[in-house]
Amino acid sequence: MPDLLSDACGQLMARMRDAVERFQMISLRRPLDAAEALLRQNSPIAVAVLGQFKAGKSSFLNSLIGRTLLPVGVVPVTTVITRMQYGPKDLARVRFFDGANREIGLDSLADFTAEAKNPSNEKNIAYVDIELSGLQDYEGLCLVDTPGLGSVFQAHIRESENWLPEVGAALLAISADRPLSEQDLHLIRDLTAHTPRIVLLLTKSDLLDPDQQEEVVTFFQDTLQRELNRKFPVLLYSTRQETERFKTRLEMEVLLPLAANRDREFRNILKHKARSLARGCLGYLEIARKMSQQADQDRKGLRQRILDERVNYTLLQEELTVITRENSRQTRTFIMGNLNPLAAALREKLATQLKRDMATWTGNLWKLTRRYEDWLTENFTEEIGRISRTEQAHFMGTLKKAHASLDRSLASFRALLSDNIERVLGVRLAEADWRIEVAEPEHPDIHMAKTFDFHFDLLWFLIPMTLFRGLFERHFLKMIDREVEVNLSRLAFQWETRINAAMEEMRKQAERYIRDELTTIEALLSRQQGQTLDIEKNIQEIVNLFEKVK
Ligand SMILES: Nc1nc2c(ncn2[C@@H]2O[C@H](COP(=O)(O)OP(=O)(O)OP(=O)(O)O)[C@@H](O)[C@H]2O)c(=O)[nH]1
Ligand SMILES: [Mg+2]
Repeated sequence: MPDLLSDACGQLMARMRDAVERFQMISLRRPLDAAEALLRQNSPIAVAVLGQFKAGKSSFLNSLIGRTLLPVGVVPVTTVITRMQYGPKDLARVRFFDGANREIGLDSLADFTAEAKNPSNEKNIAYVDIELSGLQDYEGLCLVDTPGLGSVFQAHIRESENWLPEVGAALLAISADRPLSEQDLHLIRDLTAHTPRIVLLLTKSDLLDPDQQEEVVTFFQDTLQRELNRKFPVLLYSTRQETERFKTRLEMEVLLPLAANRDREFRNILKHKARSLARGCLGYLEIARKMSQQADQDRKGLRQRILDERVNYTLLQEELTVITRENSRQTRTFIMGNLNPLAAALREKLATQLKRDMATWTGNLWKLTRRYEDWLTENFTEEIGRISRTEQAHFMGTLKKAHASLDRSLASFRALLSDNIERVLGVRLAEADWRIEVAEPEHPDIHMAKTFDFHFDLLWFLIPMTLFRGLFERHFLKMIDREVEVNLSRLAFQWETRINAAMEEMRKQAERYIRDELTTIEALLSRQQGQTLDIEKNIQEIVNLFEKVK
């Protein structure tokens, strides 16, 4: 399709790029970048399987391609966006954020895309690209497995949400045992800005009998009609029962038509993205136009009424800082609240173990002490590590609370600004897709802190062990209590540092949204003197192209 760049859609994007730079609509830069990249690359249509963690996304894709390639599991698994498409020979390639890439064996996928082997994507992989000769029927499509949303693994969420502007078609997997959550609705709403092709996939339908299946499908359709005022196709799937029947229906109704009409579909998807962007762009230009039409002396007053004290950057900044500070302060207490109840059991477990192990130790005091030190290091590293991993989900309380509060602050800021603009200029601000992404703190490096300090063992050659062994054993046992306390506090401190750093990142993001939006609005309100004609020309051209892009 050599004409993509020069047809109306390409022209619309070029026109918007011009306006975005000229009028400094910096909040539109990022989504426009993504759409332009798609236009340039003319890549296969990305059919994204999205949804909550453990909805069965990877299992579904394995079943669709007819082989167990993607790692699946009972805990959140997929950590990297994995793209599969047709190729003459089977291969997999890992692409890192820094641009490097490397071919890997298909059997080692889990080393890169599974949480257990690549926690929170610490290997910094942007994508894993797989080519399979068996995908010939889907040539022109790219099946995309995404990390689950809604789990404690915020890094997974970030991977998937950042990727939304690249979605071509979306299969939203919703598990039959968790039908339609608030987050699912949120995601569908966001997706509607990025693609015209959204299909709901009721996974694990084997968990329901046929009557219940029908009930759930009707529930989906009714809810979506009510909440989003739109209909979406709902298809069933199960990797356990009647798989062939479900697969055939999905292929016939969704995937094969998409592949057969790849070029037309791709064009439609691009048009959809361009039109969503154009709505935002026109909203901003309308503000500039209204402003420019005002007489000079009025303009200053209007600007003040729009950017009033409630949308004052410094005050908002303070509000975000207070939210972050208050939540940061509570992090330690919150984590200790989760750890304290575990202390007694840990003390007992370690004491029992020590008694048992110590009975086999031989040698003089110097030797015993070294054995004891090694024992402490080994056992505490293991036990504290285990507690850290099993409890980590519970540590995120203050992070989640801060996230919700920052989200609310952003929403209320945008509502106020939007109301002001509407009241003063009679123009409504277009919807914005603002989300604070949370950087999931990495699991701390658990190693035993050397908190014990023996001096008496220097005199080991003087101490007759036959007499004093019992005394030292009691001393070693008693020290367990203190070690438990010190190591749990240390763990709390490590998580506190990480969680609070993540909170600070969120605050910066929220601040950036507000700053970008205010800068955009400021620019539109300030320098539009005598520019009415120029602005109107921009609006007219975008509207004309917008109309052509249908
Ligand atoms: N009963 C039933 N269970 C299923 C089905 N498909 C998947 N599962 C189970 O659901 C769990 C999650 O499957 P995954 O495919 O790893 O889910 P996912 O959505 O990829 O999970 P994340 O990658 O963590 O987001 C596994 O224990 C699967 O065995 C199904 O059709 N029926
Ligand atoms: Mg998965």
